[in-house]
Amino acid sequence: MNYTKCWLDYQPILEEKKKSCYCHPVLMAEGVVAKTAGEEYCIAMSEMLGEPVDLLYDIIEEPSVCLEVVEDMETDATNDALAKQSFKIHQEEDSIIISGKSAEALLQGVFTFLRMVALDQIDEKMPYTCTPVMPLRMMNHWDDMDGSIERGYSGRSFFYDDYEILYNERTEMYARMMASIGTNAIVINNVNVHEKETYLITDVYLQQVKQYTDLFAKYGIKLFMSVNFAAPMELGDIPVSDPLNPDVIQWWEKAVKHVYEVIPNFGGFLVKADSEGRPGPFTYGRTHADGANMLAKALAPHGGIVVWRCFVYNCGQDWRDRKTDRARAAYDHFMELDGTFDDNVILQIKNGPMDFQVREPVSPLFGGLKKTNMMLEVQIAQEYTGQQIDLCYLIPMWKEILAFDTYADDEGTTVEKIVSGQSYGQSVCGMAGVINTGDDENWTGNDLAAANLYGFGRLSMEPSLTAEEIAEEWSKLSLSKEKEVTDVVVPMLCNSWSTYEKYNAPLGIGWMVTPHYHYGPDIDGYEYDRWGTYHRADLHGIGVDRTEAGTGYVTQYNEPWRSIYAKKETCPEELLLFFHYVPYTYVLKTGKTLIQHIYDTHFEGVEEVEEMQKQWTSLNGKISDRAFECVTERLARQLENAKEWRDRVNTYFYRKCGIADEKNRNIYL
Ligand code: GCV
Repeated sequence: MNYTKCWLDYQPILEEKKKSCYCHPVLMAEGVVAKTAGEEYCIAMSEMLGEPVDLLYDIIEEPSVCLEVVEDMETDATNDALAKQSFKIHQEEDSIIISGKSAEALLQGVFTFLRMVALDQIDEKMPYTCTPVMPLRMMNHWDDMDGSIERGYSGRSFFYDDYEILYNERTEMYARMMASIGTNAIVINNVNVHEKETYLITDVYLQQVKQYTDLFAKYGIKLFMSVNFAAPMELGDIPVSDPLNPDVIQWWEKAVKHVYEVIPNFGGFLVKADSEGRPGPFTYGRTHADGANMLAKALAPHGGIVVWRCFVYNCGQDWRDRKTDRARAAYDHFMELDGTFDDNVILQIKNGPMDFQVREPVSPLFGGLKKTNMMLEVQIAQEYTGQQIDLCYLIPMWKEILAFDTYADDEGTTVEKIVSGQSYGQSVCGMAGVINTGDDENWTGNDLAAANLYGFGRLSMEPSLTAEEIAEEWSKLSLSKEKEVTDVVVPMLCNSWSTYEKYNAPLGIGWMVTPHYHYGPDIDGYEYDRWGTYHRADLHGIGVDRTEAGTGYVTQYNEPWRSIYAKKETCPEELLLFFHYVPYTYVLKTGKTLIQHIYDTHFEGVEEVEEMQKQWTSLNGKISDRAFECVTERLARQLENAKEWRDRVNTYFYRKCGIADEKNRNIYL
């Protein structure tokens, strides 16, 4: 086996923690997913008890763990789609009952139960009931069929190699891992659909895709594919892909019908249109609602859905143009279409208005749309947040985003409530994560980056979990249950976003990265380019004026945010340069000038990485040598990166403004 089991590496539990019922699982439900639930139970429990555990199918006299589906189980779910995902774990005398309202829910119940046993939480947590908060919990793969992964930092794809679809034990392990954290939807190919991938929805690949669909189905996961909006032109003999053209409509209907003939349980399409060179409805003067609804109508008779991305912006901008603002783009394009999308369309919105920077405000589109299904897109892959070399645990960031109050209706209309369907009663919505896996032995390049993957799943099931709780669970399941390990790993993870932010681009301005690669600093790398990603630094100050007098971006927020962001004095300082052009001598709430803040945080960032290294060294011999060495090596590279950021950022601004560091440290490059 050339891969680890991550958080599914079940370890023996203490003798005194074993309950007599554990070795008698009784499966009282039928079907492939229920069977998987039974199998998962036996795999895990055999490891934890240190003896083989076999599945029984009839009630026995002795204490047992009963796995059952109770279709009329009562739940507190707010809609039917969620209700079906509810499960319960409780004790009756010496037996334990795991019941799901559906087989998929039972499987989630079993994974939850096994986690509780592994973490020694059984007595504390039972009786336990759960209705997942996000109806859809989706992984987006950016894997290409040549075997590469766009923005992949952990090896090559385990789905494809040289335009062939791979299917092996690793794929099965992957499906288990995904199901165990609550994933119920997976998109198997990159949103940038190139020539060969366009054929995924045809007979060239469908039979092989079906293998994945069947595997995922065993784990209660639906398979989705990204499609090329210009497929009728590239695969058919139609000269256009105009969504209102009858030939185009018919082409898609036929293509979709065929997909469902081969794969009856297919989930639907993910679409990136009119974005970064991808084709889309704009070519024909049509709207994104025209485009999405055309596909939605083709999918609807089969129960499929369209996930349509809002990452649509002008990537051919003139840097001298200070009015066009990339941050405005998603809202400007999609807001006026609210209420015009079909019921089986979901708009997938990136968490911020730019592109997964270390700090961005929450996209104002969440607080704007009210009559449209929405999904939050975050990037588990650390494209701009250290590329799985640097440690950056993203759960605290995602929790802030979910907790953000959009004030769309009343106070309390948080992103969590919106994308979980609680605010507007939708059932087709949820969270999508651009996944960070590859064929590296440890799946995620840096062992600690797996905490982001695990955490994404856990958060989409239960957003009320704290970042610390998730970190602790992950660390205990993946590294060691010993307190001395958790005591080091949990704070390391939980402080890592703040550390990364300190040595990165300051106060929400973002970018300053090496163009194209997006790792390491290049302060002006994107400054005079076409991508709309400017920091506007000059001799006197830095930042983008996004007030009404500037690009007007602030007006896309509901009150009170509009007013709060509009003034330097009230704008949260971590976002100050995102919203305002600020002189270097401006005094922040800490009493420091902006320039001194930039110098100080960049020195602090490096010191904090040095401290992390020390902490990590103390784990030598307490976790697997492989994981220890992997992270040791990554931290050494992180330190080099942090120093480079510190020196380049500080030197750049020192040269621009000529203001010396109050602490007289060496600032040069
Ligand atoms: C898949 C950013 C990334 C691209 C990515 C794009 C997107 O621009 O750099 O690699 O393309 O986002 O989200 O579509």
